[in-house]
Amino acid sequence: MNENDTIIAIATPPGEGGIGILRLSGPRSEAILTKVFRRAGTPTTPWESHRLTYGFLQEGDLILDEGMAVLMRAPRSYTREDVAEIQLHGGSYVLQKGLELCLNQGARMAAPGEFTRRAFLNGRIDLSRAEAVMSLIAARGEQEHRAAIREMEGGVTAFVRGAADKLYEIQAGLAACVDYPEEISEEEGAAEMIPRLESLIALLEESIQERGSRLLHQGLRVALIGRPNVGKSSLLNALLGEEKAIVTPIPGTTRDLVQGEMTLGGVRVQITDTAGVRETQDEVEKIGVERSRRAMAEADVTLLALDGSQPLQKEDQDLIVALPEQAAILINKQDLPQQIALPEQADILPNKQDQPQQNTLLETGHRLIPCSAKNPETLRPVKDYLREFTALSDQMAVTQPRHLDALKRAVGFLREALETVQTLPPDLAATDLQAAQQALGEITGDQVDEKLLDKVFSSFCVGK
Ligand SMILES: Nc1nc2c(ncn2[C@@H]2O[C@H](COP(=O)(O)OP(=O)(O)OP(=O)(O)O)[C@@H](O)[C@H]2O)c(=O)[nH]1
Ligand SMILES: [Mg+2]
Repeated sequence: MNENDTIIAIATPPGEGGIGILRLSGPRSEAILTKVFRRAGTPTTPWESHRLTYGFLQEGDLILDEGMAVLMRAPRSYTREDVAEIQLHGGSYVLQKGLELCLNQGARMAAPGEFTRRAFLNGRIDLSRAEAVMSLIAARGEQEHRAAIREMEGGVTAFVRGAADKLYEIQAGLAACVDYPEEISEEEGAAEMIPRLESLIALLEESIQERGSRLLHQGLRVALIGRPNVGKSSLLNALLGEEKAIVTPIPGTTRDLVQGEMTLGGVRVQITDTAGVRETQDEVEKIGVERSRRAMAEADVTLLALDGSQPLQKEDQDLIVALPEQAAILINKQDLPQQIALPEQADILPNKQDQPQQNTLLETGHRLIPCSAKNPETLRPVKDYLREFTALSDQMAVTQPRHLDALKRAVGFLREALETVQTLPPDLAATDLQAAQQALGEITGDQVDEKLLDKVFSSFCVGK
């Protein structure tokens, strides 16, 4: 990949739109722009930087579209190179044609993320900020968006560089006792390093919040389970406020997983409605039931639905016993006469004498929420319950999986170094300290190689 090329991409998403944008970056941007885009009134003066100019996309004398173009001369541009953007009508033919014209003038197709890669290589942004740009584009909830903004403002960089500085101090202390053994003994050196290492490890460990990071980037995964016909699909629809899943009075209606999404507390919440769990000979339903169990295993939170208008059944009991820790029990169909009593209501059951254990929900340790899919108001406590799992710290500096991975490696090396210093001559810790420094540098891009850059930028979109 030649960094002196002038690159081009269609910067807007495929399909039809009011406006579509072609973006160029590199030394030949102005020359190519001049060839393909004729300014109205054909001025003879050179392009003025940072001025949006009306004109025409032309192939020779043939006008292909009218639009606006802007030239941003280096270094005052996103990539710190000459950048040109041509705004045309957002039709795929026009944009494709414009792209071809620029390619014919010597531009090269940009690789995914290549504009941002150049911004990084030219020192305009560090690596974690470059990634924040993509997080911002991908953000689907308020909290994810806020985290991306914090990263773009340099939150990660400041945190990681701060940690790296502390590590440099430790390395300098080590170098001093290795180089001047007559002034600082090994014991003194080690005694000084140990608390510093410990506090640095604690600082980094505190910032490794994997649950929070996953919540931000993947959202909260909720599984809605229960035996057939208790109203799972109705509950999904009522929670989402849309008719997502098919509802019928026939048990076994839902055969496959049905997913819906909503936002709670600024976090994406993905609810999976599942096939009713029961013993069945039906091949298709069997697979569905298997998927239901898997959805529960993979979920962050499980909602078990019961039909309050019917006595508890064996399938209900089996599911209650199998519930994971993070789960609530929804006693649905409260609009009908009730057959299931809450633990504290055990004695008011009409037929308690006959089948006591059948109708009383024994204390399970799980939150019990009486509700009705027919009455959305009653679902507010369900949403409140889910919201409890979406709470995220606003202070969370590091959220990207790649950054967390690097932090964990850094902590691993620091722990090794600490163990060495506690038992062996301290200079033996030098390699681990260096490795920790390297891992931290990968986050900001202070220490990177081509391979790492390829990996980071390959997940970007073309034109960014
Ligand atoms: N009265 C009343 N009926 C409900 C309620 N929730 C669901 N139903 C009815 O119960 C029947 C089954 O509802 P579904 O939502 O399809 O139940 P499900 O648990 O998804 O069933 P499967 O997909 O077969 O596992 C339908 O006739 C619904 O209209 C409720 O809160 N009150
Ligand atoms: Mg269903």
